[in-house]
Amino acid sequence: ERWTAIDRFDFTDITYHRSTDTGAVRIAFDRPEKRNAFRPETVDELATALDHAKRQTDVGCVILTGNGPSPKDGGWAFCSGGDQSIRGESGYEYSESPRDSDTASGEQSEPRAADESDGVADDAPENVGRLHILEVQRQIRHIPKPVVAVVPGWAVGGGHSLHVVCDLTLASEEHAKFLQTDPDVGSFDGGFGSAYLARQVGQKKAREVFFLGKTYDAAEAADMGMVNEVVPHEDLEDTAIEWAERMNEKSPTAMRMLKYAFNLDSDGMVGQQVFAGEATRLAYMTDEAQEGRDAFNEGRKPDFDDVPWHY
Ligand code: 1HA
Repeated sequence: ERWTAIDRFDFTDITYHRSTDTGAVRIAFDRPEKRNAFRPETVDELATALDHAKRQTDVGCVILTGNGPSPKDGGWAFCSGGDQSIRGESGYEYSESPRDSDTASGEQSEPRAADESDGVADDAPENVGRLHILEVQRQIRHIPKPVVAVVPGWAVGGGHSLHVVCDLTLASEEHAKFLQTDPDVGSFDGGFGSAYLARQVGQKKAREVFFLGKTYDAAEAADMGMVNEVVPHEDLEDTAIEWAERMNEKSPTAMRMLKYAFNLDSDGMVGQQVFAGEATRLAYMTDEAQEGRDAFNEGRKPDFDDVPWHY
């Protein structure tokens, strides 16, 4: 078995595994009967898994994919974006108020009627529509290791944008399909999903993806420059593991600096902050910075006399 389940979390909408033989984790959408559409619960679970993956200092690669095929019709999907069936008036809604489901006893508390007591709906703040897949996009951008989108089928709408945000994309020759439906359903990813896509495929093509809403197969997506490699469906996971193995052989510091360097010019001052944070970490490891710390702790003036002004 190449994967071992990480079962410390009670995930319902995703699965989370650790590779048995290399430093990689596999996070997979697990709603194949809905083409792996995400609801707020799915997004929360993704955030938890990505945060956990970030903290694993022996993991150098995150694989993001979609489980399948659908038990209903055998269809494959990476992710079909926001689940339209639970989309409310301002975003995607939880099936129950998180605060109600969080009750320590595990019992459901009765939601109070809006006109009870102070007239403020008790659960109003919790039930606002969410668009927080954008927070997950930022996690993918900022996690200090490559994230590989492994696309076994449909990548659509917000699911298309997720593959765009990932560092690399590997696609199934037979089943991967790329499609932007955002403007069909009155939605628009005006951030990475469109602007960053344009950096990958050029302005004309990116505008075509959104304005014409054509479906592209894996080979076309690779030609456009938004897919790195196309492999037979049955080789997808082996290839992903191979990529993870290659990346895990490299210097973690160099890989982290490179990821943030690639991000820098599209991340503005946040990109500068993240990149500079890594420069700070490297500086902390020098005798010079440690002298600064020690001098403060010992209540004396720091002595930087032996430190050269490098040129
Ligand atoms: O753009 C954003 C955001 C932008 C900014 C900030 C936040 C954002 C958050 C989200 C999004 C978006 O994702 S908007 C775009 C939402 N997604 C879509 O519009 C895609 C809708 N789905 C489809 O176009 C098609 O289903 C498909 C191309 C993915 C697959 O087509 P196919 O193979 O013909 O299968 P289909 O029969 O359509 O789907 C299989 C089942 O999956 C259907 O359910 P069933 O009839 O079997 O009960 C279908 O309803 C369900 N399904 C597929 N996609 C979704 C879905 N159910 C809910 N939501 C879906 N997205």
